[in-house]
Amino acid sequence: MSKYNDTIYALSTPPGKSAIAIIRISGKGAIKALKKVSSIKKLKTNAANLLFIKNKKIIIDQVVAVYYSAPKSFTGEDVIEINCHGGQAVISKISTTLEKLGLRLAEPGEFTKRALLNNKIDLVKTESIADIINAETEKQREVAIKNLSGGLSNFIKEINKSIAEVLANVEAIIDFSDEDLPVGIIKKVKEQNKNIIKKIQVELRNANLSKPIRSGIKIAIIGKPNTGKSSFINFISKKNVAIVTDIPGTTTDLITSSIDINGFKFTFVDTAGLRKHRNKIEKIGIQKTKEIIEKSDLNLIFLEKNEKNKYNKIQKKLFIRSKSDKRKKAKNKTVHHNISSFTGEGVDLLLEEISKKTIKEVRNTPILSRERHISIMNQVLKTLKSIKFNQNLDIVAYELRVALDLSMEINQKFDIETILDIIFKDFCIGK
Ligand SMILES: Nc1nc2c(ncn2[C@@H]2O[C@H](COP(=O)(O)OP(=O)(O)OP(=O)(O)O)[C@@H](O)[C@H]2O)c(=O)[nH]1
Ligand SMILES: [Mg+2]
Repeated sequence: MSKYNDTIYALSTPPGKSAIAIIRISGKGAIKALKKVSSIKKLKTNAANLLFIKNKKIIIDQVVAVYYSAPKSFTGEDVIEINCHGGQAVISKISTTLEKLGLRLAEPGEFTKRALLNNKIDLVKTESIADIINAETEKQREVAIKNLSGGLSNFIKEINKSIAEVLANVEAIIDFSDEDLPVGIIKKVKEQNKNIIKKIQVELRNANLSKPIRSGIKIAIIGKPNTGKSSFINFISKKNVAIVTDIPGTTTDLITSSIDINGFKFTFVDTAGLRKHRNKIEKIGIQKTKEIIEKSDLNLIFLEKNEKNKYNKIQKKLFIRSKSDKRKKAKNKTVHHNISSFTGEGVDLLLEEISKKTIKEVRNTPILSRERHISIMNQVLKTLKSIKFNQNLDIVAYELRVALDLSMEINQKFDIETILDIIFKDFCIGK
């Protein structure tokens, strides 16, 4: 039974002109609404129904409507997906016609919210749906699909079950006298707790290594004026994001551009570089450069000649000399990367090196993919680690219950209103 009384609709495909658009309807009044705007008498379930959508007997479009009957649908309610032609006028006419029948435009993420509240999906899967829609890189997609197919839900189930087992054993020790208990039960309980701690630690370590998957990697581009910094960011972005001239000091503001390298999101920041300022604008630009050097995961230092010593204070760095197309090939092995933003020479090699320097190999796709999961698991870990099994066992049982309660917050015992606000702000209308 759905918890909602009203029926919602929304365009589930992106707005704009396309071959096909999908308008989704969900709720008790879905079938009635479709029957009112078409001449169809009986809808086939889980099948394509070819029909004309009409407004007061005037045909709007010929469409294919797929009907999923409650509760076997995404939301758990009656759902109809109208596949209409993807013209703006068609979409808007069907929408206003549905609106006139009393259907309401869905809020962002409302279909998924209904699915969650009607117990069709769990909280972690809800988050994964947002993550898979928002995934920009291959690695982000991998994490999202792993959790959508149950990766984190299974992990949490296993952790909860193990904590519950330890708790049951501790309560057995409290309840029964010494003679009735198997020998070495305290030792066994300690061992069980240790194993849970290990499992959580492995996943937390994995999550930490995979931080770049979630938040991306920041790379600052610095160096003297006219060394080819902006030309480089333009070349790797495959578009002109920064102005390039032969006038030294062209770039003053920070210009960012994100690209995908090996499935990871890298955000490059072009800067004014470090130099003596000539005016107020450059002074601010150079100050901004100094700040970004501190925040970035790696600094690309574009050299004019051999001024490497100037940058001794910078920790994470790679030296680069651009404009290799203008120079003779260096005879001896150089300790900087030679590249050209005109011919592309050396750029791929440099990007590989950047990737190698900033990303640690993560063997398993992480399952603790959001700050919410990591923070809860850290608290569970802290609680389990603090338990002293040689103290009063009532206290041990209490602490295990605290750990279990915390862990259950990931997928079961959550404050629905607070959590929904956090999750559904990432959703688009129609999902
Ligand atoms: N031949 C050649 N010229 C380049 C290359 N990269 C940049 N240039 C030229 O060098 C000049 C300066 O390039 P920019 O990319 O603006 O240099 P910048 O380091 O961003 O300079 P500022 O913003 O002033 O600090 C321009 O005239 C570019 O056309 C390159 O790979 N080869
Ligand atoms: Mg520049």
